[in-house]
Amino acid sequence: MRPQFLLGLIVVLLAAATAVAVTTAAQAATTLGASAAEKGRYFGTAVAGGRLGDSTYATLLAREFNMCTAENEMKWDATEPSQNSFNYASADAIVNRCTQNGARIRGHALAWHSQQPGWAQNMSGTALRNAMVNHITKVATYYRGKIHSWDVVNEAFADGTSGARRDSNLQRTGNDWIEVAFRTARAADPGAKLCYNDYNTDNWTDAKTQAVYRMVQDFKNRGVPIDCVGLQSHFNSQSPVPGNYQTTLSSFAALGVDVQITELDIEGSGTAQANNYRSVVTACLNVARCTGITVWGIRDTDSWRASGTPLLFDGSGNKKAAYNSTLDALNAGGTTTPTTGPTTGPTTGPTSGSGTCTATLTPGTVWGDRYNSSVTVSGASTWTVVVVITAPQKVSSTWSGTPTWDSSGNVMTVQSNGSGNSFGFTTMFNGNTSARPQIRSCTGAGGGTTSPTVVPTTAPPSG
Ligand code: G2I
Repeated sequence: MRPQFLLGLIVVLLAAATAVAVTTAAQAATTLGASAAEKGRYFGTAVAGGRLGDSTYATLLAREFNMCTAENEMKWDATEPSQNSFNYASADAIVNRCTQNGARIRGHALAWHSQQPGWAQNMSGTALRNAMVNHITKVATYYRGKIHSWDVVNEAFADGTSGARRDSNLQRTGNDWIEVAFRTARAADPGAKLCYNDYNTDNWTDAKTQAVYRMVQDFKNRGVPIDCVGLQSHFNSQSPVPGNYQTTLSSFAALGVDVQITELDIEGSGTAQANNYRSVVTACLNVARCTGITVWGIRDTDSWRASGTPLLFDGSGNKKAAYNSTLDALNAGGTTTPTTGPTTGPTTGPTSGSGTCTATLTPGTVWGDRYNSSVTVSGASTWTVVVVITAPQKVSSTWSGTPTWDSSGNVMTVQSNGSGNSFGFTTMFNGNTSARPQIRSCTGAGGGTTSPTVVPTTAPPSG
């Protein structure tokens, strides 16, 4: 080859290599939510309703996060200020804003010893137990179909080495209060994932971590409905990120529950803080069932412990080193995707049952603009399944079933048509790559239940 041709070839190859490098760099996600979504996960924040009118805050919220937790507005004292009289205005403002932003909602928290309204603080025994059940039923029913995951019970274990339950008025109603809370929440919102949430449960060898682990194991063994464990993960120099953090995540996941990092903040600054965030994010990405991370506020000044500057943005809304390391870790991370996430092959997703039938949603093929899902029904031969789609996502086609739609176009009802016990559908992302369909209910007849078999006269043809 003549030297000038060789030189030309080298120039062409170098240009091609540069183009590839530039293309790769340009493809890296530039926001926390988008990057997490690429890994089949979410990245969320606690949202303070009082800050929604702050334009810097609102801009960061809309740009970076695809999951929201109401920092205080869904707690018992906020939603039921006097007994059986409910006020959802502050919580709804957050739900509506986040939904408009294309983000989903973690519900926080249904049953907790803290932030109870005064009337509940003064109750005990059966009256308190009944009040708790009523609270969970009413709130979870009100938000049915809108909540990705509920913190059903928050902080029920004692700190220290005892491994015991925390003493509280709820605990004194009987040791079964936690499982009653979970069963009540499942009945009210079968489509939401139900989580136990706590702090100081990050170090695998701590007595508190082990005690929570045993409770979750017991619940799984006995069929108490629990889907996830939330590790709050509030870290500082007294409570540093433990070296065995990933072991904690994977150990809980091995029980058959999702793991979520629910209230992450890490006091500190500069490189040390950035490295701590990186290690937490990397640990989550390394565990298939670690399905999402939520930081407990946006700017340092929004934090419940602002003096520790524990968050990803400074008080002016600038990205900190911790933001960059978090985004880098998300972009670099994980060949491992969550079993319930969008980029996996067929795995068992959320299940819903009304007692007469059970509908199981299975994720299918995912393309750049859309994804498939299928639903299998058991326990009844004649059934009606209701599936909720998160706007702006839209179902573009269905098979083995002809749905009817509510006026919003987001709630799909499919009835059995005698041709099988499953149906499927394709959903367009329309810009929201993280939301997934939720099964709201499965109502059956003729599957060995005492209900009369009613074959719908409007049964759609098989298609
Ligand atoms: O303490 C940090 C978190 C620990 N895990 C459960 C979370 O629910 C908890 O969140 C914090 C909120 O970040 C604070 O904002 O929970 C605190 C109460 O337990 C919240 O503090 C309350 C103050 O106590 C109230 O005086 C204040 O009116 O915040 C309220 C609204 O700013």
